[in-house]
Amino acid sequence: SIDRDAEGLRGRIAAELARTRARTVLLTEAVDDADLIRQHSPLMSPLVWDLAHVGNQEELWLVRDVGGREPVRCDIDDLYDAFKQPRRDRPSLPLLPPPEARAYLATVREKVYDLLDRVAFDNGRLVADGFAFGMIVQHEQQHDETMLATHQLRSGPAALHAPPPPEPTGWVPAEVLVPAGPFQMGTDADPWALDNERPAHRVDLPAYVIDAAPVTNGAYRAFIADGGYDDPRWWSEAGWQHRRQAGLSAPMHWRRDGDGWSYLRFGTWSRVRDDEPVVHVCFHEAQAYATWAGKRLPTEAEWEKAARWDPATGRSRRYPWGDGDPTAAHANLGQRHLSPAPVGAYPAGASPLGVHQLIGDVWEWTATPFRGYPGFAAFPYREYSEVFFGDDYQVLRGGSFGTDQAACRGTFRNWDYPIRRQIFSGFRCARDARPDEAHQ
Ligand code: AVJ
Ligand code: FE
Repeated sequence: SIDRDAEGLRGRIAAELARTRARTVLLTEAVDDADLIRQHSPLMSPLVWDLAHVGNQEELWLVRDVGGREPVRCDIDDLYDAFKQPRRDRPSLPLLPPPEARAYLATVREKVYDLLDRVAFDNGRLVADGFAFGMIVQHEQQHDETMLATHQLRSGPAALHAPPPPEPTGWVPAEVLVPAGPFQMGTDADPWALDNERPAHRVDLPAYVIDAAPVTNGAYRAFIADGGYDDPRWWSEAGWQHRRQAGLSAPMHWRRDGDGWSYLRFGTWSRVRDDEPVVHVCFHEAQAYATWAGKRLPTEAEWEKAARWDPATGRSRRYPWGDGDPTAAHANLGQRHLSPAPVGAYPAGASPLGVHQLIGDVWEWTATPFRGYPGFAAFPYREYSEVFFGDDYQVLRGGSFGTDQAACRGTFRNWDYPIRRQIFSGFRCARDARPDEAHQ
């Protein structure tokens, strides 16, 4: 039965590797080779850099480290080292041309399939439960989301197509009360959870109220119309300074259109839809909106308790709806749709307390800077998370329509600079419970 478990795991890993590679291929074959080597924004790599970097990480961790095999190409390690090559310099590097990059990925992947056939999953922590393979699947999926953000920044006609997300089917309240008490944050049990999600630890929170859905375009438009961008009262000092310096006046990719607004999505302009979560706002904009609304951003712990805590059992679960993997009915994930879904479109994905769309749609800014949990230990390398700990990065939670389910769960932590908004970032608000609410 141990053998049968190992065979099952091999099959699941092979399927995840293949599913992930199909997405990478789709994103890099939707445009021509000239487009792949172009830099569409100084914030982003040329798509062909992401492509070969994905192959290089797979070679480093699986072919060389886990497999102990001869390098496929050690002459390119420096070119695809994200720490050695700042994004804005990547287009001037002697990168592998697209056909060579594709051939490199194929060679590495062939060796990985060969390795997967022979690997003993009881041979140390790096491979236990297939962790190293899971890490590489998640790494490629994260770059696929980054490549999707690059597609959003590229100019020219649309290259990607997907059906629109589902329409709302139910009513969603404005806010939900989360009662006071402890819950378990983070995980020890999830075999493919990354180092920054560990260890599980108890966090005791006072009662709070959290928005039942992400802040919508309609609500955000009211903030704009009320002069929110021109009133320093709503902004932090750093936020106001950035808002002035960057000339912010609306979410990224919005423009005025008569008496309303339009947004650009993957090459197509359309009228802003009021009932969808707002996307492409930075942390400072989210914080200013929340202050204007008489609220605040949730802490990371508040977000996770709303997403995982089951009031019936007191247990923390993997997702708002339970422990089962996401389906198309639970959440807007996996680039199935190329926009956030209107509020109320995923009633099956709501938490027991009735908090909607925590997973998928838009990454949600939290009030918490990115740090290690108590007892954090870097694994398997400091450069995945630990080197980013401190005050420079804010945590985002929940995943977006561009995030794959392999890289999204109730414990998953993302982080970015508070000025970033080329990512698929939105937010919801929270507030302390009033005494009359807390004792209901
Ligand atoms: C976790 C999304 C912040 O893209 O910088 C990719 C993921 N780490 N390659 C990033 C990652 C190494 C990371 N984020
Ligand atoms: Fe990477």
